[in-house]
Amino acid sequence: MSKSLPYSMKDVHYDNAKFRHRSFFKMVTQTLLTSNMRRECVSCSTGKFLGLLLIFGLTCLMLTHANKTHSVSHGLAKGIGTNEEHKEVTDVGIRFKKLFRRAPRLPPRLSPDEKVSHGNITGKLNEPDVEEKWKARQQNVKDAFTHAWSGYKKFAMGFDELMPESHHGVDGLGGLGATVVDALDTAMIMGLDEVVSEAGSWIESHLLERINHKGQVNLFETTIRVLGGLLSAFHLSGGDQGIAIAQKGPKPAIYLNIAKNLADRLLSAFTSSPTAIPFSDVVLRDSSAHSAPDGLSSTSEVSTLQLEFNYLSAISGDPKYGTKGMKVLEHLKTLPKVEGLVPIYINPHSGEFSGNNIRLGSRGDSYYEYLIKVWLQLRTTQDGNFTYLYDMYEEAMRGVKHMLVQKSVPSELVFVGELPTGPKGYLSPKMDHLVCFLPGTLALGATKGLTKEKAMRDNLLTFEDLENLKLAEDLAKTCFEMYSVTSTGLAPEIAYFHSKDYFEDGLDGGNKSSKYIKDIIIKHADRHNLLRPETVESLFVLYRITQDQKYREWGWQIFEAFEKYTKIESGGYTSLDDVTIIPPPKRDKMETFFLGETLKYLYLLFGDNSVIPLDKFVFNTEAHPLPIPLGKGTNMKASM
Ligand code: DMJ
Repeated sequence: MSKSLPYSMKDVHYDNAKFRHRSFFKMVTQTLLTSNMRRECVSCSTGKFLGLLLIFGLTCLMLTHANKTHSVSHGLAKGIGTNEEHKEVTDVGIRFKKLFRRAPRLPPRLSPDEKVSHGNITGKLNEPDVEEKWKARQQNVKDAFTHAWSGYKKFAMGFDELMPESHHGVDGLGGLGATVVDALDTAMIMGLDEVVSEAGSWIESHLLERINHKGQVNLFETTIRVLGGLLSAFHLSGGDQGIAIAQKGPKPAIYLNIAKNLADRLLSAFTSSPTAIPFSDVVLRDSSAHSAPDGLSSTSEVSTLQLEFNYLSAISGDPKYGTKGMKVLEHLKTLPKVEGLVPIYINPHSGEFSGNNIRLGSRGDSYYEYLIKVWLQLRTTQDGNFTYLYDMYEEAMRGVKHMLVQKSVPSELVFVGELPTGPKGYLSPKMDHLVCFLPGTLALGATKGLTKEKAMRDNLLTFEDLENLKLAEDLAKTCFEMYSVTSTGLAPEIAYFHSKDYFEDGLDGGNKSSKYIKDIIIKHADRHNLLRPETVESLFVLYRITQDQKYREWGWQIFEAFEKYTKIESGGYTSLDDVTIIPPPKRDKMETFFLGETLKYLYLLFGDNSVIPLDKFVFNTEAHPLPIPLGKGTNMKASM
């Protein structure tokens, strides 16, 4: 397969960037060369000559007719000359120099396309009936959450997950009641006081006891879901002078104490390891830890603990959590990479990466997500320099664009492929649904949580930021089309993309009216849907940043498909075995992240932008919002 990838600066039209930092000379020549004249004139040599003549003529006009009195530097120069002739030469020279001087920064403008898309689907922003429509849709999401919770409460309270068809609970995550903790802050944000009381009192009465007695848990899953959920509940119930949107449930100190107890046990994954890289599994009851049977940890797992551990250090005043977590990232900084891209396994015994498999899907994904998010969390703390995280992120995103991004055939969807045999091998046109976190992360990395409009008004975006934002929008479209190309309107777990080197017939998603039916290939083994959040997460972030209503409409289509095909009458929602056939066979499992992430992001997408603003909160990878910047008590020095 060819390694020349089509996604580069030449593919994107940077409507705003082109107005910035250009000299007058460049503006004249670029305007001429990008207009119709370019096609007509440059195609023949006489035309080229005439074009050059025109530029020359314009330049002469500027030199002879420019206003002499309006420039400070011009006035000063006049005083220096001793005779008229010298003065003229100086004037001409200065005017000539001015042509090549940097133009003052012009205010960035949204392109006509962007202006239209703000109102094109739903009418103008802030029109009362439009707002009413989104309020009603938001209420639908809230009702869905209540329905999901009611099934869980009825049949599986205290278990990790609900099996909504067979009316059972199942402990797939170590038995800490993961759904209760994952769902709690969503209920707080939705203002569902009754659910907050029920979940809060279960946590208060049972969770500590479970933590003290349960056996093996996965370090990463427990950190992102349980620890992350507790920390977010702490803040949202008023801890750390938090926003106290939850009036019901336990006091914040209850959540903090449980979080500390849990984290103290999880720390054994770090202290048992001979390197900075923690083991993957912890035995809670005796605070011991061990590596996975193959001796390896996933790269994403060891690098997706730091937001939680840093915040716990900040609110507990004990630096040990943040210190351990940051040692991992400091260590990862020193390892060799491929244009910032990393293999998906790491060996905690040697501290080295293992194998060559590079991907942004499972086992790789949140490594990239946490580089930028941990930087956002720590960038204003006085205690250390965290620029290396931003540098690692930037390098990695360049690597993504250079090594992994391609366009599909025939309709040119931009997708992120994989390098299963490393940088010298072929690019597999396979994209996990998990990769759909990337559009949101790219957008966040570009504007740092500000709206694009504000970031541009304040001149904060670099050319690279705009390129990343454009890639984010292209990828979000691809992720959305992974849903709309199937018969159910729900995405498969994995999609392949028809490329110039790869095609398989008879493996389409089933929606024959989709423009992308030939671009997206879905293998039989990959046709399940686990109610995953990544696409709606990215739609939410992109909506907040671009204010483009289309992201809300896409989110609504996805929500309607969940309602239609995954809702279980007696309570709860289910994963599916095959999204390409109707009716889709059901899998009898409601993952905790459906309540923790998917419904939370949909609710926020349809709601008011001021709720959990992206420049004041950072969402952990399980959608638990943590406040930024960190307050006093923060001490993240890895060397301590
Ligand atoms: C979640 O647990 C987290 O978002 C994680 O980073 C990836 N997988 C699931 C959701 O799909």
